[in-house]
Amino acid sequence: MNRLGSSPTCVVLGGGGHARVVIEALRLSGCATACAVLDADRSLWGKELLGVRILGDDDLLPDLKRKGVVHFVVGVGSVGNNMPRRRLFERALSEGLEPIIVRHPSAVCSESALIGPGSVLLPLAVVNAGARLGVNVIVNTGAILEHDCVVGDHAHIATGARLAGGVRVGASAHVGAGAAILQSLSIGERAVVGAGAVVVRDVRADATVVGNPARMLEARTAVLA
Ligand code: JB2
Repeated sequence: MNRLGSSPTCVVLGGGGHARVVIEALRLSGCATACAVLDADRSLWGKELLGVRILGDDDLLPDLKRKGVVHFVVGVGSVGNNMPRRRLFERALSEGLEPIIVRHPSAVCSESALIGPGSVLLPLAVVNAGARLGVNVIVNTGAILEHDCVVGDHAHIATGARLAGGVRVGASAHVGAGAAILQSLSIGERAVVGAGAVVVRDVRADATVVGNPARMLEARTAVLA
């Protein structure tokens, strides 16, 4: 399972576009070897993703663990609903695998920032002093988290989003591509900030906001699917 012989092995959960970005970041960081991909879509089984074999679905996790695979990373992205990513993370944990932090070498991360297990920092992401990220967070390409931001478990800060100092993002929230959030504001759990939105006041849990200045689009109930 470990083609390099030295670095630990890592299974990537999901075999789409986001997984390709994660596999590249894993390779360039050298922190682990992507040894297998698992995907729910059986039409992908037996194919390769950037040279990594898509073996089957998540039912193979116990087998991979027995064969010595140590780590996992969630390679499924999201455009609003982070619950599938959360479920995948919890399933792999329950099978005894360990989440690995993936940090692309071009990502800038303060020494005083805390990054939770399973989180991924993609190319040109910036995580500044005193920031704290939970588990399984995506800081996507070019996203900026200023000093003292706090991001909850499973949240996704999409490409090019900018969080000013001290912003708090709740668990499983989604901050869309290119959105900007003014300093010290709070985004509630599972909330969605639309692409390009400029957030000038707190956003409550499960709300969706869009536009500049951002306004509530709809009152959603909790998305659990
Ligand atoms: O439960 C699952 C599961 N559900 C969906 N387990 C596993 N192992 N895989 C699962 N998948 C698989 O995730 C799907 O079958 C599919 O192959 C893959 C999702 O790929 P897709 O390219 O549709 O989306 P993505 O999640 O890689 O990327 C989305 O999020 C990124 C952050 C896209 O919107 C991207 O544009 C975006 N950059």
